[in-house]
Amino acid sequence: MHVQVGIVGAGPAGLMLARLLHLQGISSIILESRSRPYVETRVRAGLLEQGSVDLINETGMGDRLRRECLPHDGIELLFNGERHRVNMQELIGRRVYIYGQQEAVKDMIAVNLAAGVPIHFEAEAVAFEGVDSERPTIRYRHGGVEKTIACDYIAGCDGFHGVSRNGFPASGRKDYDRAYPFGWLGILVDAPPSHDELLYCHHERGFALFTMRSPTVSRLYLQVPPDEDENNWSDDRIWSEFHQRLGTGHGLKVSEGRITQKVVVEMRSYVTEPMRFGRLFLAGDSAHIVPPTGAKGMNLALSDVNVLAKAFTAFYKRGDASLFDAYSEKCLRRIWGAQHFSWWMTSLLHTMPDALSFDVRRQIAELRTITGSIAGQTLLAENYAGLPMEM
Ligand code: RFL
Ligand code: PHB
Repeated sequence: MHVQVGIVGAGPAGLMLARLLHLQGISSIILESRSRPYVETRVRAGLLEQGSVDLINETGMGDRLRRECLPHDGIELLFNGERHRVNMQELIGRRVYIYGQQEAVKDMIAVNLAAGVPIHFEAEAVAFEGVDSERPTIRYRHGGVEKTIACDYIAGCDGFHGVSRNGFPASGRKDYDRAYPFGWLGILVDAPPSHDELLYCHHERGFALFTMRSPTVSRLYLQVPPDEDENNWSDDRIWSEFHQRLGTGHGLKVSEGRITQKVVVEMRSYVTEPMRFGRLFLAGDSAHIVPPTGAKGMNLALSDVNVLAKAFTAFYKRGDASLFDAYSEKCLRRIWGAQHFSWWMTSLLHTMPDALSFDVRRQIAELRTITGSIAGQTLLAENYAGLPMEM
């Protein structure tokens, strides 16, 4: 079998890339190691930038998103018992949207399959051959049988734990990595959100985030020690911690309900450079991850493949390969901007395990500097709502 672009991974990056290529008449196939129900129910991101929503709409995959997403004009930062709203719509004329990643993935799978783009589930890529030749191949396992696909190009969209990065020679990449001394315990709750906007809470006991999935489902996160076992967190302990970290006296109350999921996620910043070796391109989490405090991961995955699809289009329509050479550098500018923002939001809002009282007071002072200044709020808003996507 031969396709123009072999895509590894049916996450947001792989599915959007397949769609963008299809719209330009470029053939692709997606190999996904997990089953369709698994990827359609995997709870991860929730916050989409305007540019991501626009891209989903422009590619004809936004029908349900437009009906069900929750637009947000601002966010609230809570610290030292005070509430501070950052009104992004007023400051920079842009907003953000809540729509579960697994819902976006469901929509993207349906549209791709309806258009005839082949997606092979439970097909695990194991290795690539000839990525620096004219005709690379993907070796994969499907139904217990090993198979190969020949492609012109390979797009490694297989996330942080995928195999695509291994397609680079060891000396051909440099990794930039930083682990954080804490993780997040994420829960899904059958209860209306505690507030109609996201609440980012700085507290001496640790960070807490109140977000949502719908008017009846809340998504909440607590800073916990790294490698924490979610089984150490009884429902009572979880609610007690949210009450303490939200605090009282500012008109907000924790909206409790049945907890339907508990999971601990690690916090890490990682970038590999460059994102291309020969005919293999990395996009999304396979090339970089950010701590979720800035809500950038899925948005970056979509912006990477938007750039990559333009490079494939230039090549297949006009024989122009120059955008392949520019791909890595073009993406990395945005990626490092998001890395800085995610690190900054994380450092600003979390309590380090070895924090001195000095550090906590310094963080509060920094939060006051940001929220007390239009320039400070604007800087936060521009980064949080995301720079416009390259068109
Ligand atoms: P994905 O989504 O990990 O998809 C990769 C796919 O590849 C498959 N795969 C393979 N397939 C074939 N062969 C192999 N050898 C394979 N190995 C792996 C996997 O099964 C999977 O289906 O990567 P992609 O497409 O790059 O998308 C990245 C996003 O998923 C990620 O950045 C976001 O979830 C990050 N993130 C957030 N991003 C946002 O933009 N806004 C948010 O609000 C936000 N919140 C979050 C988040 C991530 C979180 N966790 C769980 C880390 C909140 C959390 C808690
Ligand atoms: C989410 O809704 O899951 C979410 C929102 C904002 C973040 C992280 C996660 O910063």
